[in-house]
Amino acid sequence: IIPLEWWQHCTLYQIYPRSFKDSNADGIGDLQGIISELQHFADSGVDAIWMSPIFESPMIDFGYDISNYYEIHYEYGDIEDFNELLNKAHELGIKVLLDFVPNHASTQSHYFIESEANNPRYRDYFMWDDGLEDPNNASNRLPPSNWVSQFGGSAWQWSDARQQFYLHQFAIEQGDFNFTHQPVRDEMFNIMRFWLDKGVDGFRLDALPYLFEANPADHGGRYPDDPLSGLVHIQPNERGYTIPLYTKDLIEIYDVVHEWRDFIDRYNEEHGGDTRVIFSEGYANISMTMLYYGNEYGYIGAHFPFNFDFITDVSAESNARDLVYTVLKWLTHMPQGAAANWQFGNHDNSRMPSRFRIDMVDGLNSLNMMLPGASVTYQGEEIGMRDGYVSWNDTVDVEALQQGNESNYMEFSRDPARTPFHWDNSTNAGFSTGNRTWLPIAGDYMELNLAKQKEDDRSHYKVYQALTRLRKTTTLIHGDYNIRAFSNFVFYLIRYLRTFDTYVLVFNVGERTETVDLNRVPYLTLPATVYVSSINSTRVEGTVIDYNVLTLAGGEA
Ligand code: TEU
Ligand code: CA
Repeated sequence: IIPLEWWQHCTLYQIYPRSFKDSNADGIGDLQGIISELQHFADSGVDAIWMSPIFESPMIDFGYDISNYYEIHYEYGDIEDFNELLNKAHELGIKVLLDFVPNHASTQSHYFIESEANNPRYRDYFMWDDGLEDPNNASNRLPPSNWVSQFGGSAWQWSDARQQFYLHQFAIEQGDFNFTHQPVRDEMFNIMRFWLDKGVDGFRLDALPYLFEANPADHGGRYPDDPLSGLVHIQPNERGYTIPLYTKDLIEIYDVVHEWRDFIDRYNEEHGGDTRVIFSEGYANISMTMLYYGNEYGYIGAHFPFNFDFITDVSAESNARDLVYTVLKWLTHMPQGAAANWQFGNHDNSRMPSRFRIDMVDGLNSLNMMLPGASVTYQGEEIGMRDGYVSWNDTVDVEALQQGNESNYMEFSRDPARTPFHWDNSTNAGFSTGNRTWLPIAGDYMELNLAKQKEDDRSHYKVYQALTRLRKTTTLIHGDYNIRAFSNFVFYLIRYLRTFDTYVLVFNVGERTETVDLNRVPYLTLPATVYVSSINSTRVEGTVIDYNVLTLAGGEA
């Protein structure tokens, strides 16, 4: 058995700090709140946490607009709180990763303020351009190109102060850094080193596909219009997905990722201890995604790119074969020897039980945790939290506010996936003792909360705990896998390793009762007994399985 490093098989948990736990009754989650609940991770069998951004920010994009990369945001706490969090997590054996946002900074960061003021030291930190002449108005300038921001509208914003446009691939208040400018790249190393020296175990790297844009030098001296996804082609409120040609997935990105990997490898060598890691974030096609790992020719990238296939490719409408395909898509494209990873939700997308069916929670958590590689849990998935209802009046997500109105904002809003965690059935679900929370509490918290699930004989949380325990077995860490659909409704995933115990997941993703014959499962050693079953199952731990005729209710795993 070849030894593996922690990150190759860890259970990683995403905290959305604003919604995890509030310690000072202002209705906003904070670092002391996280500290007070660190035991939750130990109890749950989580090995590592990554926190969405906790740095100083005007909170236009709730921390993804950073105004100071070296400071903790005041609503979350201060550097002492951070050090305490890190130490206490480490005492419990839990690794801590930060969210690193290299593509853009807040327009209130000193980088941007100084750049806008034409301070020579920062002048080229962002993507500035004079724009085009306006044929109808000599005193007006038009945006340099038709590029659209991810949050709607032109990706170019006019600055009166500098009399130029700057690029923002996200909100107007998030200026895109100029990654062709060496001092910007150097500053990114400074920031990473600062937090590594504090003792963090690595970073999630935000929005990497947007690091580079087409260079005017290659396009006759101006930024080229995008033929497919430019402003002229986007109808108001239309949300058809086109992949921008000049603003996303540019090949130069991978040089930067390689530099970061090189940097963190050297840091690891110099400082010893457990490996510090970088996990890259980006929605791209499978080939561009795999390049974030690196390739077989000596180019090394991130430890792994986050796998979003279970978020983008499948839903409640998918059948068993689609789910199997989605697993194999990643495993078969992955470079030799790389570590896989799985996740079913995050703060940008509808929650897993809402995108799939609520009777699929335990089966999907089982799939997430029984596959080879790292497993990622988004805050709330361990108890099966669903999207919360957020009215237009309560809506705070910049994506919804910028593109939506009272009748269509739900198409854009990421707020429903960000409502506070349900600790118990007390006021504000135990999240906060304040009068008002930054986002409303989801309506189902009285029935669906952690405290209740700890008490109940059977619950999503207890299944989750059984699964994190299972992940610590030699078979789950090192074993081989086989996955296949019995039919459109039922599939199996088996993990096996020589004489070690064999584990099989059998999951009926359909809504009706189905029967399968386990004799068709290779490597299965019989007789088989139940280790854990979904809460909609009548089978309890230890039940001997009738492998000739195994009958599964809809959603049973
Ligand atoms: O998201 C990156 C990203 O690719 C977005 O387009 C994402 O798909 C979109 O928000 C979905 O509606 C990251 C963060 O996860 C997100 O919260 C930030 O808003 C974004 O970067 C900008 O920093
Ligand atoms: Ca607070």
